[in-house]
Amino acid sequence: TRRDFMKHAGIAALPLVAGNAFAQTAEFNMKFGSNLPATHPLNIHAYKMASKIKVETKGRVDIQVFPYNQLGNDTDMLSQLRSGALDFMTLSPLILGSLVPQAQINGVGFAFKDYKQVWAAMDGELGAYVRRQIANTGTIFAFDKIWDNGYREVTNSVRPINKPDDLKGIKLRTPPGPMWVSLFKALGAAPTPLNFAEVYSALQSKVVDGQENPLAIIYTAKLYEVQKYCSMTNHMWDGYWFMGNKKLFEQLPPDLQVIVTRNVAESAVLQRADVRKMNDGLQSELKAKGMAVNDTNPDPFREKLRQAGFYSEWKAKFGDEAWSLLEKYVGKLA
Ligand code: X2X
Repeated sequence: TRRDFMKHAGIAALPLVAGNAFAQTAEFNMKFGSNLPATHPLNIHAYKMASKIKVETKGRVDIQVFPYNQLGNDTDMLSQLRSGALDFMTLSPLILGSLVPQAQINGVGFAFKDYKQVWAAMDGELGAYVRRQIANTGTIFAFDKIWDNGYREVTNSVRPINKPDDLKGIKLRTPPGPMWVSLFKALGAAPTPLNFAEVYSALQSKVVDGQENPLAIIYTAKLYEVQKYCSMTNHMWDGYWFMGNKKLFEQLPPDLQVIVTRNVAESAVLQRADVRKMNDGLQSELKAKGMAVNDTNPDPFREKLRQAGFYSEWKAKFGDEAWSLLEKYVGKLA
C-alpha cells in the first residue's frame, strides 16, 4: 500500500510543515466525513482540528474534511466507516441505533433537563456504557467526548406547534433512527425517516411538511428558506459521536494515535461552546429570515408520551442497566 511504501522509503523522516507544497506526501492521509454544512461549528472545528493534528504530527497525519454529505449520506458514510473506506465520521447516536440499539438512549424524549445533566451523563457512565456498545461492533469505535448537536426543535410549513395536537397529520421528516419514529408516532405526527442529505429538497418540494433539528442546523442549512414555523419544543438532546474505523486507526503508531485522540477531545470542548452559543442566540436571526418562532410548554408533550406508553416501551427495550444509568443523571422517567 501507499502507506507501507512511504514508511519503507523513509519519507516520514522529511520535515513537513502544514500547508506546504509537500502536503500530499503525508504518511497517513485520512478522511473525515459529516452531514453538516462547512459553516456549522462541527465542521469549523473539524477543519481547525485537522490543521492542529497536521502541525503536531509534523505533517505525518493529514485529515481531509468532507462536509455536507460530499462522501454520501449518513447511511452511506456509516457503511464506508465500517468497511474501512472512511477513517472518521460524526454521527448521531440515534442514527447509529439501527446498528447499536443501546446508543439511542440519549434520545429519550425530554430526558435531559439541561446541559449540566447532558455532559454529566455523556462524559460520565452513560456515555462510557454507549461507547462500550459501539466498540463491541469490533469494526468501529467512538472517541471519548461526544460533540454537540443540541436540543431539537420542530419546524414546518403548516402551523405553529404549541401542543401535541398541533402535530396531528403533520408529515414530519425525522433522521433514520427507530427512536425518532417511535417518539413522533407517540406524539401523533406522521414521521417519515430520511437522511439529512435529502431534507432541504424534501421540504422544498413539500414531500414532507416539516422536520426537527437544533437552530444551528436550521440556520446553517438554510432550512428557513423552505419552512415558516419554528416551535421551540426541545424534545430531545442530540450529539455527534466522533467515530473511527478501528483497524485504520490502529495503523497509526501509538504516539500519533495519542495526538489524534487528545485533539478530538479538546476540539469537542470548543465545539460544544460554539454550538451552544448558536443554538441559544439564533432565534432573532431566524425571525429576521421570516420564520415565526414560538415557545412551548414541555408538560403536555411529556404527558402525551407517557400516555402513549413511550417511556415504558423504551425502558423495556433498553433494559434495566442502561435505563438506570440514564435515570441516575436525569431522575425518574418511567
Ligand atoms: O439528520 C439530522 O437531522 C441531523 C443533522 O440532526 C443528524 O445528523 C441527526
